Amino acid sequence: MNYTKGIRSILSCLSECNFEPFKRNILMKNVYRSNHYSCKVLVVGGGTGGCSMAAKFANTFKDPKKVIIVEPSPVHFYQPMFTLIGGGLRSYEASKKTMKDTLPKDATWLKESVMSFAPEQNQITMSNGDTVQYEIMIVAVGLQLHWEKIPGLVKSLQDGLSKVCSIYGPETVPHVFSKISRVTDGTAIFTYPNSPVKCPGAPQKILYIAEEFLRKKKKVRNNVKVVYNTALPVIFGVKKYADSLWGVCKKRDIIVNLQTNLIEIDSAKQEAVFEKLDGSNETFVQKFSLLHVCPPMGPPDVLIRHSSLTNETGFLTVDPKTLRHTKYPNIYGIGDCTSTPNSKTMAAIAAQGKVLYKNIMDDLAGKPMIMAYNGYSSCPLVTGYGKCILAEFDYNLQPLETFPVDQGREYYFTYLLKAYGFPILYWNLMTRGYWDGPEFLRQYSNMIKKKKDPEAIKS
Ligand code: FAD
Ligand code: UQ1
Repeated sequence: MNYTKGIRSILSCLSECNFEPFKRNILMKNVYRSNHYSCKVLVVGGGTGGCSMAAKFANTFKDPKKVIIVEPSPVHFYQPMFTLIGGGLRSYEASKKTMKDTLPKDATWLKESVMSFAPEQNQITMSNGDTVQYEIMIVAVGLQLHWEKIPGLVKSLQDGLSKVCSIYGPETVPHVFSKISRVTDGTAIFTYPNSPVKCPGAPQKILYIAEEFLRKKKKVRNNVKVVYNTALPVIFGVKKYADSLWGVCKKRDIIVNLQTNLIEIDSAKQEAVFEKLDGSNETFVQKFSLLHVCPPMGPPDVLIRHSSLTNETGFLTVDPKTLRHTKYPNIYGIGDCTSTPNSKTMAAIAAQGKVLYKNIMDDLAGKPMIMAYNGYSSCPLVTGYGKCILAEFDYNLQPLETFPVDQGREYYFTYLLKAYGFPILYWNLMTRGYWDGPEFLRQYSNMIKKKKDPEAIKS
């Protein structure tokens, strides 16, 4: 008994100095093994939100013992690139880097999953049984893709010869462009599910790129019907951009069916079953020669299991302005997994990161939190080769545009930003903790807008 106690206290001391190799070599053979770490800031998830927040705190503390990141994946993806990979415009390789090279050097990376939270004890337990004690915890576990919720989807995505594809998964995106390229006739259907979605514009971006490919490059558009079936009652949540997108669909003969939700796929028969969400309870079958699926999504299981941390739908409950947990003051959230009612994008995370960092630093210094997130999100809606409508808006779904032009229109410069500018910005600034979104640019463009039209900017 005393022997085990002794080992435990040595382990506890070692965990303070983070001397992992020594611990493993000397103590692994003992009867009891459960490492315990402790830190000032624990970041759960090393994706966009987790990595950028860990980098901000690592840059501040410059002490790897103070910031711990728990993240199981060996690879870090720049997910916005998936749309362009699906459209044959960028290579798969350009979307990824090793997690080791992406996460900040002045932080400790534990390559595990968090299995359980003990918020009353300020502690989490990982998949290997080890625990981490924290002063502050930032939860950034993103969204889980629920491929299994559509019967027939998993099987048809695994079949390289099927006509079903998706840009949403790192393992499914490499097959999208070859499947689009094989279309010669029939009906190409693109879907949007009945669930929250990361980058709600992406299912449409791939639709527009594919349509242009079939029209301009493959020259088979006259034989192909192009259909967008969305579970939503609108084409886009912000009226200004919705109006522009209706114009694009009309001009390019794209059929849009609202409140139409994919519920089943028969890959062998090339048939998809849809339900109408307009109260009619109607279902119908549509034949396809291509089916691009945006899968249903939801918060990861680890959050669903901990209802004290979440709302009834499993999202981490944080204050929409401060991003602080509504029940536990030393827990914060960022990104796709939180209850904030913004559009779930990387652009939103950039804006949230600035607020979250300042609020946590103020709190650690015993000062009141003064910064508030306004719900900023942005979606570069690529509408074809070299064309993009750059939607930017806030919690109230009001446009909050950066550039002194009408962003409801298609531009080449916004396409260049999406295809080349943002990836550079992501890998070099955002993952290193130095990109807080384009807010600082807005004051300059507002000055130009004011000069052009003094009535245009009221605030
Ligand atoms: P993620 O980056 O998904 O990271 C979550 C991390 O948590 C993962 O690494 C995961 O391994 C880890 N994790 C999960 N469970 C656990 C656990 N139990 N323990 C520890 N770690 C865990 N945004 C834009 O702004 N512009 C765009 O043009 C754009 N286009 C997109 C196109 C596509 C096809 C997709 C898929 C996304 C796009 N996005 C875009 C959205 C953007 O990529 C996401 O909003 C953003 O990456 C979410 O960041 P996150 O940190 O919340 O989650
Ligand atoms: C953005 O900041 C960002 O984060 C890197 C994105 O992710 C890829 C975006 O797609 C967009 C649109 C923004 C917003 C930036 C500007 C300059 C409008």
